[in-house]
Amino acid sequence: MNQVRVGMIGYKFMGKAHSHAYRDIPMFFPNTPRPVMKAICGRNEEAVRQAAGQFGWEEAATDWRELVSRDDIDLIDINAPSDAHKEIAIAAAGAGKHLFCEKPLALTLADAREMLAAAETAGVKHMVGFNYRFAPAVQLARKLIGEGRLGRIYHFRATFLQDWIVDPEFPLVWRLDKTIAGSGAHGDLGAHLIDMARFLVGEMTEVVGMSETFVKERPLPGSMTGLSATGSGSGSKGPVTVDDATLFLCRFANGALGSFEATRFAAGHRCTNSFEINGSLGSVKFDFERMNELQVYFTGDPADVQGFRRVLATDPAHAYSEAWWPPGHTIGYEHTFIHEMVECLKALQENRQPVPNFHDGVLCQAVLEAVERSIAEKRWVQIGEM
Ligand code: 4PW
Repeated sequence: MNQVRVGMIGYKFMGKAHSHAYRDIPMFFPNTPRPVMKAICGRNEEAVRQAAGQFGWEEAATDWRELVSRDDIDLIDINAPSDAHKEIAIAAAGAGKHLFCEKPLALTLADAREMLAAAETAGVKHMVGFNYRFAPAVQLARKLIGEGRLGRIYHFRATFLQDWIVDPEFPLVWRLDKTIAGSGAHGDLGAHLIDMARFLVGEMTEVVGMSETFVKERPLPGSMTGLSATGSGSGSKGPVTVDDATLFLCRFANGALGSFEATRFAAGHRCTNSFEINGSLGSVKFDFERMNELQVYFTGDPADVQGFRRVLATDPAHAYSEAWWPPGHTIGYEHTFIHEMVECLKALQENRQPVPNFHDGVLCQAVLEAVERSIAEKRWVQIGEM
C-alpha cells in the first residue's frame, strides 16, 4: 500500500489541523503511505467549498452518506462536532471504510461501545484522535517509565487549563451544548488527560469527582472559528448545559494515585495541558505550552547536581524527531496531528490496528462517565461498574 484515499467530514478547527497533517506527511515522512485528499464534507456548501480550496482537497461534498459509500475512498476522517461521530462512524464501517475519529469518541459510553462493535464487526481499522500522546517529549516520558527509569510510579498529577470562555458574554457555542458536545471541559479537555494517564501510567480502578458550571446562561451564538466566536447580536441568551470545570481523583491499578483538573475558567492559561509523574527513582514534568521540553529528575544523580533537568526532545534519539529539523529546532501543535496521522497510515500499511484506537476511546469514555456518575451520586465509582 503506497497511498490511502481520504474522505474527511468536518472542516473547521480540527479539519484544518488534519488537512495540514495530510499535506505535510509526503514531505517529511516519505516512507508513510501517501494520503490522497479526495473529498472534504460539511453542511454549508459555500464554506466547505472554500475549505476544500484553501486546504487542498480535490473535491467538496455536502452529503456524508454519499461520501462514506464511495468506492474511491479508503479512510473516513470524522472531525465534525461530537454528536455526529456515532452515526457517521457506524455507516462508514458498514461501507468497509477505515476510521479516524476525533475525541471524545462519542457522547456516551454506550454510543462509544456501539462504534467499536461496528468497527470490529466490519473488520476495519480504527483510530481516535488523542493527539497529545504524539508530542516527542510525551513519548520520551513513556519511554522512561517503560524502561523503569522512574521506578515505581506513585503520582500522576494533571491539569488542562484554558480560559477562552471566562468572559460571561462569550457566546453559547456548540461546545457548551450537551446535546452536541456530550460534556464541557470534562469531555473536551479531561478526555485528553485521561488518555495521557492511561498511556503513561495505566488503567484506573476508581474515581471521585466534582464539577461546576460557573456561567449558566450565555448570549446566543453567531459563528465560531477555532476557540473564538461571535454572538448572534439578538440580545437573547440560552442555558449552558455542560460543565465549565471538572476535577477528579483516581486510583490506578498499579497502586498510583491520580489527580485531574480540566477547566475553561483558568484566566491566563491558554492551553496548559500539563502533567507531573513522581516515581521511586525520579519524576517527569510536561507542559504543552512548552511542548518540546520534558523536565526530568533522577534520585540517583549525584547530590551536588540534583534537580530537574530540561531535556529538549528534538534530538534524533527522540520519537519522530529525525523527520524534522536539526536538534534544538523546535516543533509545534500541528506536529502532534502529523505524528498521529503517520501512526494511522503506517498501521493501515502494516495491516494492524493503530494506537490509540476505538478501544482506547471506549476506555476513556468509561472513565469520563464514571466521573459523571460519581458527581451525580456523590461517591467513589469503580470503573468496573461502567
Ligand atoms: O486539544 C484541545 C481540544 O481537545 C484544544 O486545545 C481545544 O480544546 C480544541 O478542542 C479542545
